Amino acid sequence: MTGIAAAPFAFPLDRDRVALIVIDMQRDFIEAGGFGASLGNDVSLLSAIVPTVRRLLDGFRAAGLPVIHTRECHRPDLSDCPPAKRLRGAPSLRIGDPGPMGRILIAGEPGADIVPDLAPLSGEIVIDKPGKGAFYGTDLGLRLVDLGISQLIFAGVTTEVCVQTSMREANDRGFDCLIATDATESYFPAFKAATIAMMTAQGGIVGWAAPTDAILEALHD
Ligand code: TIU
Repeated sequence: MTGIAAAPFAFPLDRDRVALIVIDMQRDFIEAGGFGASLGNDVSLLSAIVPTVRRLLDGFRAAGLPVIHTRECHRPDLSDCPPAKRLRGAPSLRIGDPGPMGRILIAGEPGADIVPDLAPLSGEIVIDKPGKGAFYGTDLGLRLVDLGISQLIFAGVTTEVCVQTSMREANDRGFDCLIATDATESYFPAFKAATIAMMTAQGGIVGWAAPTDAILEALHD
């Protein structure tokens, strides 16, 4: 067992039980014309982390460790999209509306795809999720039990929405969770900083945080 230099203290990395989970690195959040932009956000902040997420992916792939990708998206008939989610606020395009990358946040549409640089390789698990959390309404928990995973390294977007929700769900299910601080991003830098601070406070009440270099260094020790 090797440790990752992390906050609030070293993460007890167990190479036999760890997986990387990359949350929602989809065109709908990262490119112009998608869901994130329709909510009024500056998406350029998010595209900046793509190379760092790729380094993390490459490190896990090179080490032969499991990689899981998630996509926030809904069925074409919207039967798994609560009306409250679709109708809230005043976005320029709502979930299911036609946009420049196909229907917003709908499975199978170009916008719901993971950005090309981070595309899943064959054999990697891809979880389509209807909520912000990766466990709600999915078989992620069963897949992790099957793989014998008890530790999750989180990357992806957005830090305070889908990443934080998923990390809290995982923490409540007994997983040791660490967020890669430079492989996650928010449309709101202050929210990213606050999320990492609140999850690592109180002795790691939700989990640990460390930069990609520290994670990769420990993986290759
Ligand atoms: N709006 C926002 O910040 N995020 C989401 O709606 N979904 C994810 O975080 N993936």
